[in-house]
Amino acid sequence: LRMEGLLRRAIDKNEIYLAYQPQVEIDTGRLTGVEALVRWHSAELGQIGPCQFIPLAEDTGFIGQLGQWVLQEACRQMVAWEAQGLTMPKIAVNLSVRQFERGGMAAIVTEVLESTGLAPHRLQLEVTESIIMNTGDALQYVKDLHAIGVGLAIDDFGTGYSSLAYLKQLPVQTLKIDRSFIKDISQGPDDEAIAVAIIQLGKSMNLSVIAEGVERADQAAFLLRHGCNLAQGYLYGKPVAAGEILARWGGQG
Ligand code: G
Ligand code: G
Ligand code: MN
Ligand code: NA
Repeated sequence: LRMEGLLRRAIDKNEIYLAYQPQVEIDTGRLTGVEALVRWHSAELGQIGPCQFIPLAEDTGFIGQLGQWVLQEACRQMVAWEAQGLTMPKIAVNLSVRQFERGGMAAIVTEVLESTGLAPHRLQLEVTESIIMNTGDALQYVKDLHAIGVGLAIDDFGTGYSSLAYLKQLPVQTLKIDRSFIKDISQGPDDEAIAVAIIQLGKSMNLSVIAEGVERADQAAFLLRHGCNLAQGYLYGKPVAAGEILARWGGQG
Protein backbone atom coordinates (compact mmCIF):
# COMPACT_ATOMS: atom_id res chain seq x y z
CA LEU A 1 0.00 0.00 0.00
CA ARG A 2 1.22 3.47 -0.89
CA MET A 3 0.01 5.09 2.31
CA GLU A 4 1.87 2.55 4.43
CA GLY A 5 5.21 3.38 2.81
CA LEU A 6 4.60 7.10 3.20
CA LEU A 7 3.59 6.69 6.85
CA ARG A 8 6.77 4.78 7.64
CA ARG A 9 8.85 7.72 6.44
CA ALA A 10 6.59 10.41 7.86
CA ILE A 11 8.38 10.76 11.21
CA ASP A 12 11.79 11.29 9.58
CA LYS A 13 10.27 13.80 7.16
CA ASN A 14 8.82 15.81 10.09
CA GLU A 15 5.30 15.29 8.78
CA ILE A 16 3.99 13.97 12.11
CA TYR A 17 3.18 16.50 14.81
CA LEU A 18 0.97 16.93 17.85
CA ALA A 19 -2.05 19.12 18.43
CA TYR A 20 -3.08 19.95 21.99
CA GLN A 21 -6.61 20.35 23.32
CA PRO A 22 -7.24 22.16 26.62
CA GLN A 23 -8.92 20.52 29.59
CA VAL A 24 -10.50 23.00 31.98
CA GLU A 25 -12.38 23.46 35.24
CA ILE A 26 -15.90 24.42 34.23
CA ASP A 27 -16.60 26.81 37.13
CA THR A 28 -13.34 28.81 37.00
CA GLY A 29 -12.22 28.27 33.40
CA ARG A 30 -8.81 27.32 34.80
CA LEU A 31 -6.57 25.11 32.65
CA THR A 32 -5.98 21.68 34.21
CA GLY A 33 -4.08 20.07 31.34
CA VAL A 34 -4.07 19.23 27.66
CA GLU A 35 -4.65 16.09 25.61
CA ALA A 36 -2.05 15.43 22.92
CA LEU A 37 -3.56 14.35 19.58
CA VAL A 38 -1.34 13.12 16.76
CA ARG A 39 -1.54 14.64 13.28
CA TRP A 40 -0.03 13.77 9.89
CA HIS A 41 0.45 16.24 7.10
CA SER A 42 1.74 14.22 4.14
CA ALA A 43 3.53 16.05 1.33
CA GLU A 44 1.98 13.60 -1.14
CA LEU A 45 -1.47 12.96 0.37
CA GLY A 46 -2.27 16.12 2.33
CA GLN A 47 -3.78 16.05 5.81
CA ILE A 48 -4.63 12.50 6.96
CA GLY A 49 -6.70 12.00 10.10
CA PRO A 50 -5.65 9.71 12.97
CA CYS A 51 -8.78 7.61 12.42
CA GLN A 52 -7.12 6.59 9.13
CA PHE A 53 -3.45 6.34 9.96
CA ILE A 54 -3.59 4.96 13.54
CA PRO A 55 -5.37 1.76 12.38
CA LEU A 56 -2.88 1.53 9.48
CA ALA A 57 0.02 1.90 11.90
CA GLU A 58 -1.51 -0.79 14.13
CA ASP A 59 -1.98 -3.23 11.25
CA THR A 60 1.53 -2.74 9.92
CA GLY A 61 3.43 -2.84 13.19
CA PHE A 62 4.51 0.79 12.91
CA ILE A 63 2.46 1.81 15.96
CA GLY A 64 5.30 1.03 18.38
CA GLN A 65 7.58 3.62 16.79
CA LEU A 66 4.78 6.11 16.23
CA GLY A 67 3.46 5.74 19.77
CA GLN A 68 6.90 6.19 21.26
CA TRP A 69 7.47 9.30 19.15
CA VAL A 70 4.15 10.74 20.40
CA LEU A 71 5.08 10.08 24.04
CA GLN A 72 8.53 11.58 23.65
CA GLU A 73 7.23 14.65 21.83
CA ALA A 74 4.43 15.24 24.35
CA CYS A 75 6.85 15.09 27.29
CA ARG A 76 9.41 17.24 25.47
CA GLN A 77 6.72 19.85 24.83
CA MET A 78 5.80 19.98 28.52
CA VAL A 79 9.40 20.84 29.38
CA ALA A 80 9.59 23.37 26.53
CA TRP A 81 6.42 25.15 27.72
CA GLU A 82 7.94 25.33 31.20
CA ALA A 83 11.02 27.10 29.79
CA GLN A 84 8.67 29.51 28.00
CA GLY A 85 6.89 30.39 31.25
CA LEU A 86 3.88 28.10 30.94
CA THR A 87 3.56 25.45 33.64
CA MET A 88 1.13 22.98 32.13
CA PRO A 89 -0.27 20.91 35.00
CA LYS A 90 -0.45 17.70 32.99
CA ILE A 91 -0.53 16.16 29.55
CA ALA A 92 -2.72 13.24 28.47
CA VAL A 93 -1.42 10.83 25.82
CA ASN A 94 -3.51 8.12 24.12
CA LEU A 95 -2.23 4.54 24.00
CA SER A 96 -3.37 2.27 21.19
CA VAL A 97 -4.47 -1.30 21.75
CA ARG A 98 -1.36 -2.63 20.01
CA GLN A 99 0.92 -0.64 22.29
CA PHE A 100 -0.90 -1.68 25.43
CA GLU A 101 -1.65 -5.35 24.80
CA ARG A 102 1.94 -6.44 24.23
CA GLY A 103 3.08 -5.18 27.63
CA GLY A 104 6.32 -3.36 28.30
CA MET A 105 4.81 0.13 28.24
CA ALA A 106 6.11 0.87 31.75
CA ALA A 107 9.72 0.47 30.58
CA ILE A 108 9.14 2.69 27.54
CA VAL A 109 7.41 5.37 29.60
CA THR A 110 10.19 5.29 32.20
CA GLU A 111 12.79 5.83 29.49
CA VAL A 112 10.85 8.74 27.96
CA LEU A 113 10.37 10.43 31.35
CA GLU A 114 14.06 10.06 32.14
CA SER A 115 15.23 11.40 28.81
CA THR A 116 12.94 14.43 28.92
CA GLY A 117 13.09 15.11 32.67
CA LEU A 118 9.31 15.32 33.04
CA ALA A 119 7.93 14.32 36.46
CA PRO A 120 5.77 11.16 36.19
CA HIS A 121 2.67 12.70 37.82
CA ARG A 122 2.48 15.26 35.00
CA LEU A 123 1.86 12.54 32.43
CA GLN A 124 -1.52 10.84 32.14
CA LEU A 125 -1.99 7.88 29.85
CA GLU A 126 -5.39 7.32 28.26
CA VAL A 127 -6.51 3.79 27.55
CA THR A 128 -10.00 3.13 26.24
CA GLU A 129 -12.43 1.03 28.21
CA SER A 130 -12.62 -1.49 25.37
CA ILE A 131 -8.82 -1.88 25.23
CA ILE A 132 -8.76 -2.65 28.94
CA MET A 133 -11.61 -5.15 28.68
CA ASN A 134 -10.00 -6.93 25.73
CA THR A 135 -6.48 -7.24 27.11
CA GLY A 136 -5.92 -10.33 29.25
CA ASP A 137 -3.12 -8.84 31.37
CA ALA A 138 -4.60 -5.34 31.56
CA LEU A 139 -4.72 -5.30 35.36
CA GLN A 140 -1.00 -6.08 35.62
CA TYR A 141 -0.07 -3.54 32.93
CA VAL A 142 -2.10 -0.82 34.62
CA LYS A 143 -0.44 -1.66 37.94
CA ASP A 144 3.00 -1.48 36.31
CA LEU A 145 2.23 2.00 34.94
CA HIS A 146 0.75 3.12 38.25
CA ALA A 147 3.93 1.97 40.00
CA ILE A 148 6.10 4.40 38.03
CA GLY A 149 3.84 7.26 39.10
CA VAL A 150 2.06 8.24 35.90
CA GLY A 151 -1.68 8.93 35.91
CA LEU A 152 -4.16 6.72 34.09
CA ALA A 153 -7.47 7.67 32.54
CA ILE A 154 -10.12 5.41 31.05
CA ASP A 155 -11.05 6.99 27.72
CA ASP A 156 -14.45 6.66 26.02
CA PHE A 157 -15.92 5.52 29.33
CA GLY A 158 -19.44 4.15 29.16
CA THR A 159 -19.00 2.43 25.80
CA GLY A 160 -17.14 -0.70 26.92
CA TYR A 161 -19.20 -2.66 29.45
CA SER A 162 -16.57 -2.95 32.19
CA SER A 163 -17.73 -4.62 35.36
CA LEU A 164 -17.63 -2.48 38.47
CA ALA A 165 -15.84 -5.22 40.40
CA TYR A 166 -13.05 -5.14 37.82
CA LEU A 167 -12.96 -1.36 37.62
CA LYS A 168 -12.51 -1.20 41.39
CA GLN A 169 -9.27 -3.19 41.15
CA LEU A 170 -7.69 -0.88 38.57
CA PRO A 171 -5.41 1.86 39.93
CA VAL A 172 -6.76 4.58 37.62
CA GLN A 173 -7.52 8.17 38.64
CA THR A 174 -9.80 9.47 35.90
CA LEU A 175 -12.87 8.50 33.88
CA LYS A 176 -13.50 10.35 30.61
CA ILE A 177 -17.20 10.35 29.76
CA ASP A 178 -17.49 9.44 26.09
CA ARG A 179 -18.67 12.35 23.99
CA SER A 180 -21.64 10.38 22.62
CA PHE A 181 -23.27 10.77 26.07
CA ILE A 182 -22.52 14.50 26.21
CA LYS A 183 -23.89 15.25 22.74
CA ASP A 184 -27.57 14.89 23.60
CA ILE A 185 -27.53 16.56 27.01
CA SER A 186 -30.67 18.68 27.32
CA GLN A 187 -32.05 16.87 24.28
CA GLY A 188 -32.32 13.25 25.41
CA PRO A 189 -33.19 11.90 28.88
CA ASP A 190 -31.41 8.56 28.30
CA ASP A 191 -28.02 10.06 27.58
CA GLU A 192 -28.47 12.50 30.44
CA ALA A 193 -29.08 9.54 32.72
CA ILE A 194 -25.91 7.82 31.55
CA ALA A 195 -23.78 10.93 32.02
CA VAL A 196 -25.17 11.40 35.53
CA ALA A 197 -24.62 7.72 36.36
CA ILE A 198 -20.96 7.93 35.29
CA ILE A 199 -20.43 11.08 37.38
CA GLN A 200 -21.94 9.31 40.41
CA LEU A 201 -19.89 6.19 39.80
CA GLY A 202 -16.70 8.21 39.60
CA LYS A 203 -17.55 10.01 42.82
CA SER A 204 -18.31 6.82 44.68
CA MET A 205 -14.96 5.38 43.55
CA ASN A 206 -13.04 8.57 44.29
CA LEU A 207 -12.09 9.15 40.66
CA SER A 208 -12.03 12.40 38.78
CA VAL A 209 -14.49 12.55 35.95
CA ILE A 210 -13.95 14.65 32.82
CA ALA A 211 -16.56 15.14 30.10
CA GLU A 212 -15.40 14.95 26.48
CA GLY A 213 -16.93 16.72 23.52
CA VAL A 214 -18.43 19.66 25.42
CA GLU A 215 -19.55 22.07 22.71
CA ARG A 216 -22.31 24.14 24.31
CA ALA A 217 -22.80 26.19 27.46
CA ASP A 218 -25.94 24.23 28.40
CA GLN A 219 -23.91 21.01 28.48
CA ALA A 220 -21.33 22.62 30.76
CA ALA A 221 -24.06 23.94 33.07
CA PHE A 222 -25.68 20.51 33.21
CA LEU A 223 -22.37 18.84 34.09
CA LEU A 224 -21.60 21.36 36.80
CA ARG A 225 -25.08 20.96 38.27
CA HIS A 226 -24.50 17.20 38.49
CA GLY A 227 -21.08 17.44 40.10
CA CYS A 228 -18.71 17.18 37.12
CA ASN A 229 -16.37 20.19 37.05
CA LEU A 230 -13.89 19.03 34.38
CA ALA A 231 -14.42 19.34 30.65
CA GLN A 232 -12.75 19.13 27.28
CA GLY A 233 -14.34 20.15 24.00
CA TYR A 234 -14.77 22.79 21.33
CA LEU A 235 -16.50 25.13 23.83
CA TYR A 236 -13.10 25.54 25.52
CA GLY A 237 -10.83 25.02 22.55
CA LYS A 238 -10.11 22.79 19.57
CA PRO A 239 -6.87 20.84 19.31
CA VAL A 240 -4.22 23.43 18.32
CA ALA A 241 -0.46 23.77 17.89
CA ALA A 242 1.81 24.16 20.93
CA GLY A 243 2.43 27.82 20.10
CA GLU A 244 -1.27 28.61 20.24
CA ILE A 245 -1.57 26.96 23.65
CA LEU A 246 1.31 29.14 24.83
CA ALA A 247 -0.24 32.29 23.36
CA ARG A 248 -3.58 31.67 25.01
CA TRP A 249 -2.59 30.18 28.36
CA GLY A 250 0.97 31.40 28.93
CA GLY A 251 1.73 34.32 31.24
CA GLN A 252 -1.27 33.62 33.46
CA GLY A 253 0.73 32.23 36.37
O1 G B 1 -7.51 13.77 16.99
P1 G B 1 -8.90 13.42 16.75
O2 G B 1 -9.46 14.43 17.49
O3 G B 1 -9.36 13.44 15.36
O4 G B 1 -8.81 11.90 17.20
C1 G B 1 -9.37 10.85 16.50
C2 G B 1 -9.06 9.55 17.20
O5 G B 1 -7.64 9.30 17.15
C3 G B 1 -9.44 9.55 18.68
O6 G B 1 -10.03 8.29 18.98
C4 G B 1 -8.13 9.68 19.39
O7 G B 1 -8.15 9.02 20.64
C5 G B 1 -7.17 9.00 18.42
N1 G B 1 -5.82 9.52 18.60
C6 G B 1 -5.41 10.79 18.48
N2 G B 1 -4.09 10.90 18.77
C7 G B 1 -3.68 9.66 19.11
C8 G B 1 -2.42 9.12 19.52
O8 G B 1 -1.41 9.80 19.69
N3 G B 1 -2.37 7.78 19.75
C9 G B 1 -3.46 6.98 19.61
N4 G B 1 -3.31 5.68 19.85
N5 G B 1 -4.66 7.46 19.23
C10 G B 1 -4.77 8.77 19.00
O1 G C 1 -11.08 9.28 21.37
P1 G C 1 -10.50 10.50 21.99
O2 G C 1 -11.39 11.03 23.04
O3 G C 1 -9.09 10.37 22.44
O4 G C 1 -10.45 11.57 20.82
C1 G C 1 -10.58 12.88 20.94
C2 G C 1 -11.31 13.24 19.65
O5 G C 1 -12.42 14.06 19.93
C3 G C 1 -10.47 13.98 18.67
O6 G C 1 -10.85 13.54 17.40
C4 G C 1 -10.95 15.43 18.87
O7 G C 1 -10.69 16.23 17.74
C5 G C 1 -12.41 15.20 19.10
N1 G C 1 -13.07 16.26 19.82
C6 G C 1 -12.55 17.01 20.82
N2 G C 1 -13.47 17.92 21.27
C7 G C 1 -14.59 17.71 20.55
C8 G C 1 -15.88 18.34 20.55
O8 G C 1 -16.20 19.23 21.33
N3 G C 1 -16.78 17.86 19.65
C9 G C 1 -16.48 16.85 18.79
N4 G C 1 -17.43 16.46 17.94
N5 G C 1 -15.27 16.26 18.77
C10 G C 1 -14.34 16.66 19.63
MN1 MN D 1 -8.46 10.44 24.35
NA1 NA E 1 -12.66 9.55 23.83
